[in-house]
Amino acid sequence: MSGAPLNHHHPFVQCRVTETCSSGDNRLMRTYFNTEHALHRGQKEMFRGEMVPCFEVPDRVDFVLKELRHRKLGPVETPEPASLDVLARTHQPRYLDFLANAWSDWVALDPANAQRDAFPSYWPIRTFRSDVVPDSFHARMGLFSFDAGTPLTSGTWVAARAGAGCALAGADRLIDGDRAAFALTRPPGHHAGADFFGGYCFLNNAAIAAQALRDGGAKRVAVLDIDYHHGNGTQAIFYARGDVFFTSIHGDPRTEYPYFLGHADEHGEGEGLGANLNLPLPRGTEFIDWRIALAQALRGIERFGAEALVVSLGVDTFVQDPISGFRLRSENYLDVGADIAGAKLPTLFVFEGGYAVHDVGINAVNVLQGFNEAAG
Ligand code: Q9C
Ligand code: ZN
Repeated sequence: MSGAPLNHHHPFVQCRVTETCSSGDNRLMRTYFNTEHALHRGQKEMFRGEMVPCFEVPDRVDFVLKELRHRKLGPVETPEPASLDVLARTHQPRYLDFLANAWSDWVALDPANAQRDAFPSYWPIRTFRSDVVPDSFHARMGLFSFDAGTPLTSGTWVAARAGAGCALAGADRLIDGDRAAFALTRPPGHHAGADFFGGYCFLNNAAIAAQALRDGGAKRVAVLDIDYHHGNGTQAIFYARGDVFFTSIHGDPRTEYPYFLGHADEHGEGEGLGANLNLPLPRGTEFIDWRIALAQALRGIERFGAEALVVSLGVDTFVQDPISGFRLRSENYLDVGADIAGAKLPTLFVFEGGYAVHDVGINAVNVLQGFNEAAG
């Protein structure tokens, strides 16, 4: 990763006007693909009291990759996995330590566990302590998670770490002056907090990238989360910070996962007050209303004065998504990309949710194509 802070030849300022952005290649959008992603392959997830096949399957990103290649969006590369030091800029060391050892700890309990994924069953909810890391693996699973729908598997850590590397490589691209980049990875990231997993997420790729952009010299960074589900992890990571703006359009948490965060009255705290903008919408929302919320989010980003943008690109807003409730159509995603290009910011897209597996590629690549066409 490029660790050196940027000097006065500051690409972010130049890149606010695309035409003067000369240090990188602006015609192509580079994709950083996590070739290790299939090492994370959950068998079943807990869904309303039953174990059902996972929605978050390896096929998802393979469909996106296929569509990217078909439309010749740009080169596809695979970077190095993220180093522990860089991950620790965003995640707690005790959580990283837990994740790195979780699978061997699980199998050490019983060799037969090698054949089954690990799930939490016990959580330190209000009145319990979370400062003492328990010796019990079962207790640690609960301490570092918030739902029972996220299997931890033999390859989860390796896959997640390689994925965070993709997000970091994308951030590096922007630091080097490119107009845009795409981190194509799973497991997704936006539900993962500084010290917890959940919502199919383990390492918060978007947050890791936003932090890398800050560390690379961008004074103010915005994260725009357009996944159907509120990006509770990303919000929490930056909630008290004034240097990273978080805005999210999502299903109203009164009825939609993750239920306990994402309301419109969450504005940030301390230094971060005013740097959090939630735009919850009711289940059943159509693109015409969703797009108004997108314009509002983009206005917030402009007012904040961001120098770089990270987009948590979930396409579970699609009308046919099996676990979500918005009604966007495939062609709408071209407009989504074009609207985002209108922010005129160096932009990193980070892949998140989207479970209508056969349409995920078309929908995600439509966003990127719409962006490219509008960015010129
Ligand atoms: N199995 C993303 O889109 N589902 N995560 C709740 C429990 C959780 C979605 C039912 C949905 C998580 C990245
Ligand atoms: Zn989602």
